[in-house]
Amino acid sequence: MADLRNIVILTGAGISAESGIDTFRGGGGLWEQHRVEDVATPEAFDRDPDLVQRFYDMRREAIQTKQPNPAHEALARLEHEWAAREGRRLLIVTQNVDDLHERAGAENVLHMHGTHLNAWCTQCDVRSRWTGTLIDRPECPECGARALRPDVVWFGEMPYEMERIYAALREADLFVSIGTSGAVYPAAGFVRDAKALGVATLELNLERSQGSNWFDESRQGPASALVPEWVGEVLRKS
Ligand code: BJW
Repeated sequence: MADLRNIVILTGAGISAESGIDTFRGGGGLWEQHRVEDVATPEAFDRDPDLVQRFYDMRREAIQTKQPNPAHEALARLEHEWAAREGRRLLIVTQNVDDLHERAGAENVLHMHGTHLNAWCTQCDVRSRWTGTLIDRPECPECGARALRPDVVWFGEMPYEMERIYAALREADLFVSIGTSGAVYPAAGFVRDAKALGVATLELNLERSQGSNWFDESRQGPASALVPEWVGEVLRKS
């Protein structure tokens, strides 16, 4: 680890699970209560906008009552300590639409699947910070149209920031995946992209994921324990 300089960290729903935010897959996950096709595709939104807006309004309200856990806090600490060391870079790429990385103090975070706390106007294409509801079809603060949707990436839509993510992977020495099932692309493919580039890979997840076999190392356990432990290791050894 002594010559470790550039780190790319991918996070998924598992990192926020211990903050009380539901994951998607597995027992009790969001997709057990709602079919993906009914709430997380552009077709679902066209078919039944009220159902989709209600689903996201509920989750937008819920995340604002949740707090970062020791895993978010450890990553924020690593980011700050890393930034203080010359020539080192760290990027957090999250699939999560919550803001717990930022609320823990992390600054260099890309939300590849968007964020609950933005509304996107399909009329003027402007994104506005949004903490309230959308079911009541409020006006866009920019253009006044009643055409706001959640600023999240649904199946079949292009995830955000892909160029910056692939550029960071090309520069990385280490790719770390935390709390994600490896079921959704393109994020699920990053481990293979990283390996093809000769980047070392590490997985931290509650259980083995669909992608575990691709990682150089895979550690199992709750993020609130595994992440602070790994961050401590990195800061001690680098
Ligand atoms: C813990 C823990 C604890 C629990 N501690 N761990 C066939 C083959 C390949 C691809 C496709 C295909 N058919 C269609 C596709 C493409 C499609 C896709 O991947 N489909 C799959 C179902 C196969 N992908 C897309 O459509 C994407 N767009 C796209 O591909 O565009 C084209 C493109 C081409 C080339 C380059 C780039 C782009 C868009 C995907 C959008 C995903 N959107 C969602 C919803 C966001 C809004 C919302 O929140 O509602 O994003 S779906 C949902 O899944 C959400 C998540 O970000 C994403 C990933 O889930 P995540 O985070 O992994 O959560 P879980 O629940 O799956 O896993 C949690 C893990 O944590 C588990 O492993 C637990 O064990 C663990 N855990 N507690 C540590 N305490």
